[in-house]
Amino acid sequence: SSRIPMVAGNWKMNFDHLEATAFVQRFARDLRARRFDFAKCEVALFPSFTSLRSMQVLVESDNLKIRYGAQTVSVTSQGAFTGDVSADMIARLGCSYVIVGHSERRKYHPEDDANIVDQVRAVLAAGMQPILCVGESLEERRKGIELDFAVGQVHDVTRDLSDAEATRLIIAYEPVWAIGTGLVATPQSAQDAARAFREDLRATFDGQVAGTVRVLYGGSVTSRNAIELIEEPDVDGFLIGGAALHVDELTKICMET
Ligand code: G2H
Repeated sequence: SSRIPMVAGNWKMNFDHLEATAFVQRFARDLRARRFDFAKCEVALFPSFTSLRSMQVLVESDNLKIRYGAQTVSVTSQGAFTGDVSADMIARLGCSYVIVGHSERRKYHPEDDANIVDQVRAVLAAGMQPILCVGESLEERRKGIELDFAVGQVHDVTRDLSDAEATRLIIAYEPVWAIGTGLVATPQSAQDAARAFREDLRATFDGQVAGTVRVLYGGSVTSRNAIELIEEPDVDGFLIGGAALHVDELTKICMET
């Protein structure tokens, strides 16, 4: 397809800023040694807020092509919201993306659909791209309603967006039962979900939106299962947790994507 694939490493709550810096230096060196072509695959890392400034300094000083972003964002722009970080603050640190609505955020924080729509808007307004995470739990899968559920999660967000906004969205399909469990979705079910999202986008927006939005798969991705997942026509890359904590493993996945 015309979409450039993407490998996104979600570090969750791992690595302080010194560890993050050391990781990126080794990772960049390994990709360079393997002649990795950033024009053919985008690479992005998602460290904790505390590492974003270090990422910016390193990426700028070494002129790296690795991109980065935050794992969540406040829905408000400033004020008395202790502990929150605004989209403008994140954008000024050179971030290209923000992960929005990861299932761990939905579970451990009060991030509901309304809040997630507002996060997407805040990220877009600040000039960055949201990576919207959706995915069914085992319960929905057992009932056989997984596609309706996941498409509904996407639709709840996209129905309020303009064509121009929707075209900058990235969707990550992360079935909750596959997250950190070692259970990976089959390539066919990742493809089925990705195609269902695209069909919904096609029904909601202008022609080119559905063809432009990238759909990533996430949930126990490793260098062993990435190869067959990326062969699916509507799967445009990965959102990777555990495997993104190991330089060798992440480099391998980048080379395969
Ligand atoms: C899903 C994924 C990254 P893991 O949360 O977002 O994590 O690859 O460890 O399942």
